[in-house]
Amino acid sequence: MRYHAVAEARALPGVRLVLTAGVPGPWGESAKAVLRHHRIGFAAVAQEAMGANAELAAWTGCRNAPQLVVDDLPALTGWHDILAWAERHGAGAPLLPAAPAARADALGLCALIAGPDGLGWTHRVSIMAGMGAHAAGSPLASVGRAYGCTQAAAAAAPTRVAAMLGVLDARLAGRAFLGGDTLGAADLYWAAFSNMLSPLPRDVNPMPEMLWRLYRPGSAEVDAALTPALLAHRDRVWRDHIGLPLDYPAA
Ligand SMILES: N[C@@H](CCC(=O)N[C@@H](CS)C(=O)NCC(=O)O)C(=O)O
Repeated sequence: MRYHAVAEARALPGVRLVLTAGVPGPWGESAKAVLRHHRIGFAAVAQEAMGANAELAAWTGCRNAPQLVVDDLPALTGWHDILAWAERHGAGAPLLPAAPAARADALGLCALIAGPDGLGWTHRVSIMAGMGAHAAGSPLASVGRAYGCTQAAAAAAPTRVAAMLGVLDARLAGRAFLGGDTLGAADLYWAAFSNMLSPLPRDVNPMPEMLWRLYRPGSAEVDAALTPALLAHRDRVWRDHIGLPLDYPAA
């Protein structure tokens, strides 16, 4: 995979996936895993972490990542829209059940992991508070505001993250996958998002040094909630279903 610059990507037809360059951003990694599962090729487009990304925003109306841009259609900027598009247009086994009740349950799990105020969002509040993003004068204050990083949210985050991990752990009791017997979207999201709590080893996950300092449980409470079952599950999903090593060339 190589990243295209925005100007180059704008001129291309077909499927373009905007990704934060050079890092395994959990929303980006899960979008990649969903597209690859469905055998949908894409041109990767570089987004700069925490940057203004003015050219990107002028193209799609959105400065962060991931974003899926197909031909001249409006960019899809949410995990659910990206997943739904891939389910409709891709090949291979579905990642969501068709039956409405089972589908609602599966999407609830995905939202617990990837949605606003979910696992990734809430753990990011802890990470960003550790970088001072909740403080008014911080250079990260504007991104911190966008991502809900307040002192109160940071104080509550470890307990909320541990509780969400508890839900996922309970789902694995007696099941091969979070939703049952077959791989589903929530398994891909958990595998991708686990990396911000307990990163995969360096030989398959060559993250920049800064991320090794930021991507960790951050508290004894979260560490204890990262059960052996959850970590074994994500190891298996990466190894058998997504594929290793992680693929995010240096920016
Ligand atoms: N709206 C997206 C998530 C967007 C998001 O939170 N992006 C973050 C991922 S860490 C990002 O781009 N961070 C870097 C930045 O803001 O520059 C979704 O629902 O999939």
